[in-house]
This record gives sequence, C-alpha cells and structure tokens, in this order.
Amino acid sequence: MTEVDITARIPNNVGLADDRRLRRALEGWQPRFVEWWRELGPVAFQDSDVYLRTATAVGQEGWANFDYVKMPEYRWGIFLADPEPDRRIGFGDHLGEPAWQEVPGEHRSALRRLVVVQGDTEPASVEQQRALCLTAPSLYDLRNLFQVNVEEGRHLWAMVYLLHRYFGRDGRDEADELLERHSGDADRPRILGAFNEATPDWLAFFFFTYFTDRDGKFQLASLRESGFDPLARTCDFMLKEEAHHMFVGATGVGRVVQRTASLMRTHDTADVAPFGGVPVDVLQRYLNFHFSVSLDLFGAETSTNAANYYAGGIKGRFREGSRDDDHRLHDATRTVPDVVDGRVGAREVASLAALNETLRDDFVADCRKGVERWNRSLAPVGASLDLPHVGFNRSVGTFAGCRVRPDGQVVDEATWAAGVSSWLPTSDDLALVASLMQPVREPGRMAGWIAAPTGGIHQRPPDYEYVRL
Ligand code: BYC
Repeated sequence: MTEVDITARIPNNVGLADDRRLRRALEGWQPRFVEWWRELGPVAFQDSDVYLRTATAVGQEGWANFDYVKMPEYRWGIFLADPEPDRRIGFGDHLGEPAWQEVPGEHRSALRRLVVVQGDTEPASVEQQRALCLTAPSLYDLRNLFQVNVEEGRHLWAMVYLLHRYFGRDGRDEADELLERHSGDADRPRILGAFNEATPDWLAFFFFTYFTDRDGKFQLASLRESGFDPLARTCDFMLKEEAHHMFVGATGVGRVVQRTASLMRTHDTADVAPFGGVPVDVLQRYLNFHFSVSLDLFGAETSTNAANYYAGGIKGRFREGSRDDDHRLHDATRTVPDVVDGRVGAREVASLAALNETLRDDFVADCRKGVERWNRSLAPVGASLDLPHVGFNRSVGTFAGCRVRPDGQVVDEATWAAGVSSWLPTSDDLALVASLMQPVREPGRMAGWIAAPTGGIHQRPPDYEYVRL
C-alpha cells in the first residue's frame, strides 16, 4: 500500500515521487487543467474562500479534510482505494484469474475508450454548471455546487492519471483532448449526449445531480468490478465522493418539493407560481427530461461493446459479486424492450448482449426510491411525481426512432407534437423557473422556492458562512 503524499505538488497515493517521468508529465498537464478551470469553471467566486472537502486519504476513517479554500487552489489529487490482496477477476472469460496490474494488449483500446468516455463527463459537468453560482438559493447550496464541481475536477484527474500512467503517448493525447472538447461546443462537443445539454437553472442542477450523477454511480460501480485493477481502485474511491453529489440532488429536489407542498397547503392551490414556488407539473416535466436523457447514457438495449467489455473482464455489472449466477453469462437470456407494430413489447436476447439494459434497470430501480421519498411530501396535498416510461423521449436504442408518451403508449408524430408541452419543459416553464432564480447570499437565508436543509455540512449549522464573499 502506498502512503498518501499530501504535501506533493499533486497529492497522491500512487507513488508519484518515485516515478519522475510520470510526475513531470502530470505536472505539465496541471497548469493546463488550472487554466481550463479558470476559463470554463465557475464564472464567479474564483477568489472567494469556500468551505470545501478535500480528499486526503483513502481509508475508512477520516478520508477528507474540511476547510476554506479558494477553488483554483484546491488540492486536486490522485487517489486509488487500497488494493485488495490477491484480487481476482470476478466475471467474464477471465473469471478467477489474477486481476491485471498493467493493461493487457488485447483490451488496450477498449479500456482506453472507457476511461476517455468516463473522463469526458467530469469536466463536461463543470462546464454545464458554470453559471449557476450567480443564482444560488443560499450559501449552503452555493458551497455544495462548488463541492460537486471541484470533485468532478478530481475525477477528471483520476482518469487523466490512468491515461498518462497506462496508455503511453495515446493516453497523453487523450488527456489533452479532455480539456479541448467542451460541453455544447458545435465543433468539439463532449462525447455523450446528456453532457451537451444546458443546465440553465438550479432546478435542472438538482435533477441533473439526482439522475445524471446517478448514471455516474452505476457506471463507476461497474468499472469498479474491472479486472484492470488500477481502474477498479480508482473508481472505488471516486464512488466515495460521488455519494455527496447524489445527496445534493436527492435533497435538493426534496427541498423544492417540500416548499411546493407547503405553498399548496397554505394557499390551497396547485398553482403556486404566483407565490414563488415551482408547480408540481413543472417539476414533473423537468423530471421527465432529466430522467430520459440520463437513460440514454446507458447505451443501446443490446450492445456488442458491452458484451465484449464483460467477456473481456473489463466492465462488470453493478454489484457483480452479490449476483447469483455463473458470472460468465454464456447461456443466459433475458428480455429487453422492443417496439413492434406500434406497441412496446419485449424480445428475448442473450444476457451478455443486454448488459446495458441490465444496468439501466438497476438505475431505474434506484431512481424510483427518491421519487417515492419526494412523494411523501406531496401525498398530503394530493399530488405526486412519477418516473416516465423508459421509452419516453429517448435518442439512443430501440426507442430512438419512435414517439412514446410518459405512460408508455407509442404515438404518432402529430399526437406527440400536441402533447409534448405537457411532458417536457416548455419555454414558459424555463422562464418561470428562471424568474425564481434570485441569488440569496446571506448566511442562513433561503430563496423562497426551496425549503431549508435539515442540517449543515460537516456538523456546521445551516447558517454557517459556507462561502466568504
Ligand atoms: N450519447 O453500443 P452502444 C458520470 C454511442 S456519468 C452519445 O449501446 P456502448 C458523471 C456509443 O458510444 C458516467 N453517444 O454503446 C455524471 C456507441 O458508439 P460507437 C459516464 C452514445 O458502448 C454526472 C454507439 O452509440 N461513464 O460519471 O455499449 C456528472 C452505440 O451504443 C450514447 C460511462 O459512461 C449517448 N448517450 O455503451 C459527472 C462509462 N450512448 O461505438 C460525471 C463508460 C451510446 O458506435 N462508458 N452512444 O461509435 C461506457 O461504458 C459506454 O461507452 C456507454 C455506451 C455505456 C456510454
């Protein structure tokens, strides 16, 4: 086990001090990263002191330090979870063989691709969220936004380390390109669809962190199973940080829902917009949008890429170890959704080919839990939110070519056009939400469209000065 060198120019537990070439290469990339952060990171508050968590260790106890930091001076480091002695590959055709400490030649390009796709999402999300700091509903939320942002930055570092350390010249080129593609850029967009969408307001941010960061959770959990041990250990530690991002989404949406319910009760109306709240139908349309674009991130229902990743031992399933099957899946089958004769049906396919769908199913089940929690606030006022059908508003896979209503009915283009304004955020919805986005910067105060959090961060009170202005 390598100790954490927290004082190094790049804090790390990967022995950078002993690898002069790698250290110099990463120290060469570092100023470009900081330049990118200053240019495309948060549009303001770069010189403010923010009460941030910084990873300083990887053990169970006390892995992070909380203190005031100016974001560009954040100590982005490289941390791998502690190695598991004699770790074996847990699935695929290499089941039971020792995990690889170097990249096997046959899997080099597939692994590089996975690392690049994962790495690309991290800075993309920072770019998407860069203007939100101007309209934060409280200092507490502003701090949480920045926490998410700096940790996405660290997750980029995690992937860049793998590229530099294990993929030679190509890896270094890919690391450079991670700073050259930009979210929404017409010429050089980010790789995956959802990461080129705008995050125009805080409601979008909360739904993004709930749904899209949750794709991150499931993808990282599958990569944590990888036979390529450095990737597995990297993702293992990333998941530790990722938990807070999902907390931000789940509690963020939860607090908006709570405020809406309270305004509905006080004013005895569903139309809470005149009272400064977000009506439930607007919440539902935001939910529909973010859920559906996040579903696309899992890829097509059947994928030879996914089958090859699994058979090759490079990307497993969510909680592979707790699944009760042969972990090879050669003879297994399952059904996946299919659209036949204008209806959603199912077809049977090899389980190996359907691994994207299996992961999507796990994701959907996890998403449902939050919706159920939010609905506990809405039930007393007779309202509820729901996940739309998986076929709704999809651009990847079997549903890409057809129109599916939130209730799962396949409809023609005219019906879709007539209904879409009740299903996806409209320009009026966006304008309404934008009108609510008035910044609140006094410690402890909250914007009127969102309830206060039940607690603060790291045992600080909710009215703590989380960002010193
Ligand atoms: N947009 O064979 P298929 C996170 C492409 S989020 C555009 O089904 P495959 C985070 C696909 O590349 C987690 N293109 O795909 C969250 C393929 O192209 P080629 C990110 C898409 O390979 C919040 C073609 O369509 N990590 O960490 O089985 C904030 C056919 O598709 C999309 C990962 O994704 C799309 N949505 O699966 C910050 C893990 N979907 O080969 C961070 C690594 C598919 O025909 N990535 N395509 O040119 C993977 O495991 C896989 O690349 C995917 C796709 C699951 C994404």
